[in-house]
This record gives sequence, C-alpha cells and structure tokens, in this order.
Amino acid sequence: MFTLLPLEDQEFKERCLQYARSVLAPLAKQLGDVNDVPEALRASLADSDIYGPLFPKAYGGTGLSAVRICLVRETIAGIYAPADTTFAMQGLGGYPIVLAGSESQKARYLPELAAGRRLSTFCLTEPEAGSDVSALQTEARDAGDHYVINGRKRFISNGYSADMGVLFARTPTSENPMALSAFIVEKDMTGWNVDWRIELMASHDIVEFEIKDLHVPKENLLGPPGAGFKLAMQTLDLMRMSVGAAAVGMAQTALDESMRYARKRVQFGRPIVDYQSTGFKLADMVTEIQAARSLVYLAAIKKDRADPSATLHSSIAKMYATEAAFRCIDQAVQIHGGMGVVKGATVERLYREIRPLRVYEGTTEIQKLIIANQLLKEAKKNEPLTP
Ligand code: COS
Repeated sequence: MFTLLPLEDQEFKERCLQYARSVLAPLAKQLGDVNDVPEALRASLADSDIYGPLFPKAYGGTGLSAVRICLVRETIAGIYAPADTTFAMQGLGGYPIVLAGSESQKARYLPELAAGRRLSTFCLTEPEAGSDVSALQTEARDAGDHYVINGRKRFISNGYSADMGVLFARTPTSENPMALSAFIVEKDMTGWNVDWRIELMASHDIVEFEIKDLHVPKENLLGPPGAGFKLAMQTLDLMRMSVGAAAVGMAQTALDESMRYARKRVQFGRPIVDYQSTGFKLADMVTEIQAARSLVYLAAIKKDRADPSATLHSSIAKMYATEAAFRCIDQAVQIHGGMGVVKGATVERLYREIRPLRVYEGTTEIQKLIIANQLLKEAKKNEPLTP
C-alpha cells in the first residue's frame, strides 16, 4: 500500500517510524498511563517536528497534507495513544484557524502550534450537544469590543494541558437565532475554569468545564459571525479519516503482537500459530487492516485533491477502520488467552484504547447518517426525480 504513495511521503513515513521506535516507544514505557500531556511528551513531540503536516508552509508547517496526517497517526497511535491524542488535538484546534483565520490570527497562532510551543484543543461538545451539534447552548453575547461567553463544555480532549483552543458558541441574531460562531480562546483568559477532569477507560487528557463570563476580544472571532457550524464540520471532515488511521495503527500493533505471541506460545505440543483456529484469526485481522488502511488513504488522497466526495470518504474511513480495528484487537486478546486480559499487556491496553475511537469525532451511527446523506445528495444531483 505505502509503496503506492509518492517517494517523499514514503520517506516521511520512514522518519515517523524512526521517531516512534527510537524516541516515543521508550518514552511511553517511562511515562505509562497519563491523563495529561507530561512535559517530556510535549517536548518530545515539539522536537520531532511532527506537527508539520497540520500547517501550511507559510506558517511554520511543512504543508497541509491529509495523507501525512494519517501517516503520523497510524505510526504513533499503536505506540503511545496520549501522543496521538496530542497530535490530533493540535489539528482539531489548528485547522479552523488555517481555514478561517485572518492574516493576523494565522500569523499569531499557527507558527506557535506548528512548533509545538503551544498546545490546542477543540471545544465543541456540551452536556446536551454531543452528536447533535445544533443543540449547543453555550452563548456568546456581543459586548462592544469583545464577546462575553457563558456555558459548559464536556469531553474536551487535551482540555487540561492545552494553552489555547477553538471554542464554538451560539451567537443568535433575529435573522438566524440558531447561528453558531467560532472563537480563538486562550487559557489565561478570565472565565475559563477547568473544574472537572474526566477519567476514561484509557489514558486520555479530557475535561469538562464551566465558562463563566469569559471575555473574548472581538479580534478573536474566527471567520464571520454565524460561520461556526460549517467550520466545525469542515474540521471534522479532515480529522475523521485520521481517526481511522489511528485505529489502523492500533490494530497493526495488535496483529504484530499476536504474530509474535502465537509463534512462541506452545499448547498441545505445537506453537498455537500452527493451528488453523489461530491462522484464520490472523488472516481476518490482516485483511481487515489492509481494507481499513486502503479506505483511510483513499479518503486522505481525495481530501488533498479537494475532491468534493472527501466528506463521504472521510466518514466511510472513520467508520470502517474504527469498527474493524476493534474486531482485530478483540481477536488479538483472544489469541493471547489469559495473558491478553492481564493488566499491562499490550493487547489489553489496546483493547481499552480502541473503544473510544468508535465514539469520538462522530459515533459510528453519525458516520452512517453522513454517508447516507451524502449518497442521497449525490443521487439527487445526478438524477433529480420528476414528480
Ligand atoms: N462541510 C461543509 N458544510 C457542511 C458539512 C461539511 N462537512 N456538513 C454539513 N454542512 C452544512 C450543510 O451543507 C448545511 O448547510 P446549509 O444550511 O447552508 O444547507 C448545514 O451545514 C447544516 O447541515 P445538516 O443539515 O447536515 O446538519 P445537521 O444538524 O443535520 O447535522 C451532523 C449534521 C449530524 C452530521 C452533525 O451534527 C455532526 O457531525 N454531528 C456529530 C458531531 C461530532 O462529531 N461530535 C464529536 C465532536 S468532536 S470530539
């Protein structure tokens, strides 16, 4: 699969692999389970230049590339999930600025994010607005030269460690009472209180917090008022396929571990890899991983070519890859038998880490909704039905 990519992308993948194996893997061993971004991880990611593909060259990146974003996530997610989350949040918090930022917003924030000097987050979800983004209740009131924002955000990844983020809030007007707008917020602005760190089943920096009279200068409004919903959707379009890439990376690690284990574990006088029951599991795993990987990079290539079907393909890739990876990792645990459910085993960790991927950045059910809607839209365009 990777040999089909341009040579520069293959070389980029090699550099990611080298970083993952020689720097990230030992660091992961040293840091273990964390629910923040420890200084050593923050520094390691910054030194590795890994954030480059998330940002244009003019703002300190190496050029926005969905393919390379996927290559990074596939390479690091199976090694250390907290590193993958940090990378993904830099994209979720940075891409809206790439898409809609003014020249001065881009110049002020993007080089900092590209270099890893600041970490970002994406504040969309609320207690009453998970899948249903339009139910969002946090409100920004126009107060002259600034907005005053009040509300509550939940399940905000990197919310504890991030220095800044993009926050979505309602800005109702008489013409559009449902309008959503996006704001660049900084952690040291008064009114931002991270008051509840949520503990997930796997390592993850994730919080809930109250926003109380958060004063955001008007110059931090991102794009025109009311453009927030589309901006959020466009950001998810890019990042969803990369969730699929992270899932592929986790499943690949589970397959590698399973191969190793099955070749050395002897039962009934033979290594268990010699039994068809194991071989068939491995065959299913590699097939699903290859299928998922193909869908992920197809979506990424379409995104990089600004193909209008990228939304459809991003959802297909996210849905298939996260579901397939979950099945693969479950099989890996089965191959490992008792050792697979021992706390601290790699496959046990992956079993916990893969589960949230079927939920965040749009559940599998939401992806199905988007896929069906995109299909219908395409059909209507190509073949309008006459009454
Ligand atoms: N790119 C650009 N515009 C988009 C878009 C996209 N990917 N998706 C939707 N839009 C536009 C639509 O074209 C429509 O524009 P008009 O009003 O001009 O016609 C508008 O946005 C509303 O779209 P739609 O009617 O499809 O919105 P819905 O409220 O039905 O919701 C879903 C759409 C369910 C897809 C959306 O709410 C969603 O993605 N939910 C999941 C959220 C999520 O992933 N949460 C996790 C948060 S991050 S961890």
